[in-house]
Amino acid sequence: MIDDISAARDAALTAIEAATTTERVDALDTELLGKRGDLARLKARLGSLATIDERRRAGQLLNSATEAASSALATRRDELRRAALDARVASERLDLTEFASPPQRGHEHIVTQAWERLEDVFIGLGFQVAEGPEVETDWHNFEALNMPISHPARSDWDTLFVDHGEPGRTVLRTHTSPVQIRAMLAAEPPIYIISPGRVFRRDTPDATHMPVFHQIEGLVIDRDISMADLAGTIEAFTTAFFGTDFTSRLRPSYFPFTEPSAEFDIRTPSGDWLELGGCGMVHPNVLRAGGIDPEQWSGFAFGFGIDRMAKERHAVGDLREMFTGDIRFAEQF
Ligand code: 2NL
Repeated sequence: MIDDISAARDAALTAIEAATTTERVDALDTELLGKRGDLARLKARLGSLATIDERRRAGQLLNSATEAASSALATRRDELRRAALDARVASERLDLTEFASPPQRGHEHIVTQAWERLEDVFIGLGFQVAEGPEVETDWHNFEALNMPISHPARSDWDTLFVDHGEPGRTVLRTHTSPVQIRAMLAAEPPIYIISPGRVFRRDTPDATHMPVFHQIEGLVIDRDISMADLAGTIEAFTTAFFGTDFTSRLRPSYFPFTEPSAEFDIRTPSGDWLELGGCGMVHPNVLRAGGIDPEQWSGFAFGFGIDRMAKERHAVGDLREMFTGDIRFAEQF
């Protein structure tokens, strides 16, 4: 009897191990554990055993054989289900790579785009790019530019002062001209530079003003530089940046640091004139402040707003929109 149970148990486990379909596992379940199964038949024979001890031993063995078969069936059923699922997933797999959208990439802010295009155009015209500090001395920002202490442009209204050193002597630069003063002090002419950068004015933000904005200035110092060189450079810049269907003009104006001074406008293909910036021949006092002899050298300078160029180019209605950091705005360009 004991041998019969062991043999039935081994045969059951071998058969379960060999099953390759869940149907076969179901059939074995009935065959082995069912009422008419091998183990049930052995159970029926327990009563024919002679002693209680024999019956108990055979009974325990039969129970453990039944449990082993039952657990082997469950394990085999799981294995087969898993394999079937894996096979189905593999056969139904679709490679959607070519339909997926490309990764979302960011891009430069429209002010940075305008800044870099302006640099490209002026580099193409033979200029070098100069940079300098955003926190300046009042000498570099005003005095060297022919604006003494009493000059209206130095009034509290549009200058942001920094609480550093002697009161009123340290400012956030209100234009990038101090970069050019530093360039004149650092190098001998000829000088052909542009200075793009962030500048600061004490202004309440509105559609056309921001207290922090961006400017690009240009400075040329060489022998026999005249107003004609200035007009020619502005015109060359206009066609290179806006296209050959644009042209430029100068109108008389006033700046403390240039003499004569002019505003420059560009004409769009539709014939409208658009004011772009200011320019002029560098004032002799400014040349002297930069350590340059006005008897030997002359030069011109110009300046205009980068943000305004970006605003016009992309038809943005309100400057403030460009600096809220709203991704829905930035994404459009
Ligand atoms: C404007 C006008 C201008 C300059 C900037 C300059 C710099 C030096 C010497 C002389 Cl170091 N001039 N810069 C000259 C004329 C006009 O900017 O309306 N900017 C937004």
